[in-house]
Amino acid sequence: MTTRKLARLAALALSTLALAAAAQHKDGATDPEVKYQAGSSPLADVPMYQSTNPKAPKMTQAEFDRARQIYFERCAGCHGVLRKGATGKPLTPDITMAKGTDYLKVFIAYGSPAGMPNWQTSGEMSEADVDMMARYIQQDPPMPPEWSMADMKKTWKVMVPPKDRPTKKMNDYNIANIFSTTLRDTGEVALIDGDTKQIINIVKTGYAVHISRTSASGRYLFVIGRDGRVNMIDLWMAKPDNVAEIRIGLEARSVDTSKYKGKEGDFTDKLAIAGAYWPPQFVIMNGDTLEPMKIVSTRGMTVDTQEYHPEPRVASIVASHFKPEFIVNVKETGKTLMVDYKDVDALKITELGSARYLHDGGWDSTKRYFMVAANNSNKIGVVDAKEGKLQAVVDVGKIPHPGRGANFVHPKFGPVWSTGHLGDETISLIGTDPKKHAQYAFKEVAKLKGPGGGALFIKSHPKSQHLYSDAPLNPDPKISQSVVVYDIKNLDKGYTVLPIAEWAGLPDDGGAKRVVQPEFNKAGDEVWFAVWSAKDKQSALVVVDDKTLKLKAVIKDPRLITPTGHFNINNTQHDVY
Ligand code: DHE
Repeated sequence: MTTRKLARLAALALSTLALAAAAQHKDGATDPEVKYQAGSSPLADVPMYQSTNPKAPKMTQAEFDRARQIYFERCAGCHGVLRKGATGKPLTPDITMAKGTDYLKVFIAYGSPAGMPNWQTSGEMSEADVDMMARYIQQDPPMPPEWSMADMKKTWKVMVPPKDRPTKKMNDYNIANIFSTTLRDTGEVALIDGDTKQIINIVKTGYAVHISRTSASGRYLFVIGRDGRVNMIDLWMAKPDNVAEIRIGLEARSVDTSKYKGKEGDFTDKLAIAGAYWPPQFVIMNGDTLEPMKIVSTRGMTVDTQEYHPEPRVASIVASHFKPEFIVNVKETGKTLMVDYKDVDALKITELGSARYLHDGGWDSTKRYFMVAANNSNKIGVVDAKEGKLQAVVDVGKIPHPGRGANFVHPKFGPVWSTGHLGDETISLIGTDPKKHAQYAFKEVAKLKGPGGGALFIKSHPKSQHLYSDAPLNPDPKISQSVVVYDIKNLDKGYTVLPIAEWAGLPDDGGAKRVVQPEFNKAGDEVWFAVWSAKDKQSALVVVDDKTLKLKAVIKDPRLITPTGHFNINNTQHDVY
């Protein structure tokens, strides 16, 4: 067959592939999911080492720099910094060069039902950009720098040394009912008085701040930015504000502090820990000053095929109440590390294998079992923090995303922990009482029907008879702008829809008004929600009366820009959810 004919055949095959991919892609990743999974990485602006591969397709330096920027802003979240693959396929040169530019262009342009977004047909990328990206992923991946103790110490600041801090609370706030609200795109948190709904302070934190956690005493708030910056905020100050900060990596998502007090000692408020996406490592710090004490790399073998992975990112971290241990969940290797911090200079780590792509999770109601989503494996790992072992791995729906999950007592199955899903409309209930409900323990005992996929956070409270679930990533605004609530005593009744974004009374400014994360107040009689719109649109917080399910308050303020997660001090301190 002549080369011309072969080329025509290849072009025909590609176009049918393209049409097939485009047609199938409709039920693939939704745009909000793309924005979520393929979030931008702070590494985009970090200078990197670049080797050249003479066999790779030619690129100008300008093209390479622009393609690298795009890769870290849109692709690294799914395919990894070194392109070894994570929730997305590996894109290393051995694979991509074998496929060739034309083949890669089709996939980037039209996406795939497995969740690869259709970057060209969705209008996100031009044809020229797609061609450039297809050539870029055949180059050797640029290597970001490591982040050493010396690098950390250069960023470490103690604005108020412990000796100069208040010896008693210097304000009249009910600090147990303060909410720390992430202002995602301004790199700040808003500290809001849960009693008066007034903003106490807007505190500068890391870039694209992610989550807040509290010290065991409830006095200090720890906030982590996607750029790896940890801020420590003293809630006893007349006006609560930063007392220390440090950058523990170039990209990060999780932070916690030591909570154990028992026969092995009192470690409350003694240590802090933060986990990085890049470099793949966690760092143990002095709980009083954030002075870095120990860096531990998470590089190693995957739980399933025992292959080496160069960038296993640190996902959720939680502090055990049973032992002086941090429970560190590592995404790409699927390993949970039980880090015994009794002697940081002789750190003992027990490695539990569960399932790959560990992400977020939370305690069961006894705070003994840590329920962690292995999101792209569609499973929940159950880690027994008392015995230090993997208790179970439970199959659930498509891409579970619990946040910390929600605990309640089911009329038939007893104590259950629950999670919603990004990839389907169900809510899975898992039995968590091996004593009085042994037959249901650590099994999926029921699935509730939700309004549609795109759920991120679910919440209940010991004093509430309701279970709330959001769906901010659902493509239908009617669903993403509301939440659903179930009556725990009558789950068969199905859900009630609360039109939260409508209740916020925001202007019709084209904002997405995604409703994110139910969070109870300390008393357990209010539920707070963020109504999240882009930086240049108006957002709000909405407070619902948990008894009547009616609107109780709307918090609007020009400083509340891109509010997403919000963390009640008491419930975060005591793991109440
Ligand atoms: Fe999160 C928790 C990672 C996108 C809001 N997020 C977590 C945790 C991880 C994580 C590992 C658990 C931390 C812990 O418990 O120690 N999040 C990631 C990502 O990798 C991802 C998918 C992409 C990214 O670019 O970061 C991502 N997350 C988002 C968002 O887009 C959200 C919706 C809005 C935002 O603020 O960025 C978001 N993530 C949250 C929230 C929590 C969270 C509110 C804490 C939930 C809780 O109840 O503890």
